Amino acid sequence: MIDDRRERDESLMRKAILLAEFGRGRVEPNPRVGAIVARGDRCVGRGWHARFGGPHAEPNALAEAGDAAEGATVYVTLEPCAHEAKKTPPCTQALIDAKVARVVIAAEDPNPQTTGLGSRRLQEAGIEVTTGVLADEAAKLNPRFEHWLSSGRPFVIAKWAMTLDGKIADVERGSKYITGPDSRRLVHEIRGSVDAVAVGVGTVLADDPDLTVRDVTSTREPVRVILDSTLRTPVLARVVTSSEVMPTWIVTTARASAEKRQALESAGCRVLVTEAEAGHVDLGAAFRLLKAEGLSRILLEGGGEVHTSAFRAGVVDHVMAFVAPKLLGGRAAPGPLGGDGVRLIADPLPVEEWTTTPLGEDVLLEGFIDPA
Ligand code: AOF
Ligand code: ZN
Repeated sequence: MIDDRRERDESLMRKAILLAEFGRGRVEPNPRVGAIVARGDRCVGRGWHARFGGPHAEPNALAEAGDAAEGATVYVTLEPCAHEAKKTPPCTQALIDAKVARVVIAAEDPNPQTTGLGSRRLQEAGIEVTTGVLADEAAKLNPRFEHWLSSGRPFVIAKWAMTLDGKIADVERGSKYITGPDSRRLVHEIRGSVDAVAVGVGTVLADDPDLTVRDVTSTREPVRVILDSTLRTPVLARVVTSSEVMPTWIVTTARASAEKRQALESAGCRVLVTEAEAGHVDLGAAFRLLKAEGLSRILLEGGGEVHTSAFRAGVVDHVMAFVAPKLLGGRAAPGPLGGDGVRLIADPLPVEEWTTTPLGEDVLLEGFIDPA
């Protein structure tokens, strides 16, 4: 009987782990989490954490189960959260309110705000709790989460769009419409899932982008961040003139003039001063500052010089390259990583958990960079 229960627990937890995988690339730095609501062997609700800032796995699974959740067993790959002051209400409360009878947990939440507390809250409410079922497999779902928690850095996604021959713009630096509508739609979806969209001032000067979120229903509005060591951002740039509608923060160094700062602040931007490194914004320091200001997930959209500095500073966690079936050619046409000819890093930087996704005619290549 005991063995039967253990076998069933492991079999349903294995399914919950598969569900958790669906969050890969869309929830980080949050952990990937899956949950199943079961009555005996029968699964009556499935859920996973699908996007950063969105609902956690448990409320998604409980919603599918509806009234069938009462008296059911819930399998969840990570200890349900119990801490307040987050983007979502605590999952322990949702499980208690749904009157589930038992919760089976794979791994403890390494987040010090909730470690152990999730299980305790459930037990105090009279729910039977079993922990450690397939704990090792579940821990593999989130290889970088614990490190990120103590890093003091935001999770940074470096994104670019390029032609089949690796060009992000033509020889005249024109970069409009390299990729197709499906890729552009996903970019807007990702923008709607981050705390900030960041670019270097070079991109503002070359393309005058507005970096807004379009064509997707999003409840989150990212801050636009410009990395600009000497405040060359024009007061008439679109990111500046629209700063009343959508916040724009400019990260600069002590090299910037007080007059320029004053002009950009009067135009509605927030200017943050950080350390310089070889005359440029020190990206390590800049991102630590942005994390301290509450930004946890940042989409870095280039250009090539900023991307190179970010890789060199070891602050990139996730790479997304959209590749279009087009050829541009031209020796002087830029690629996604600029720099001055010095090798980016001593050895090639490995990309982990590599995946490829067709997006209409384009292909998305993405993966993760292990922290140094
Ligand atoms: C869960 N279920 O599916 C996940 C959990 O900012 P928030 O509100 O999304 O909360 C993030 C924290 O919640 C994260 O640091 C981790 O402790 C926990 N993640 N917990 O019960 C989930 N993704
Ligand atoms: Zn939760």
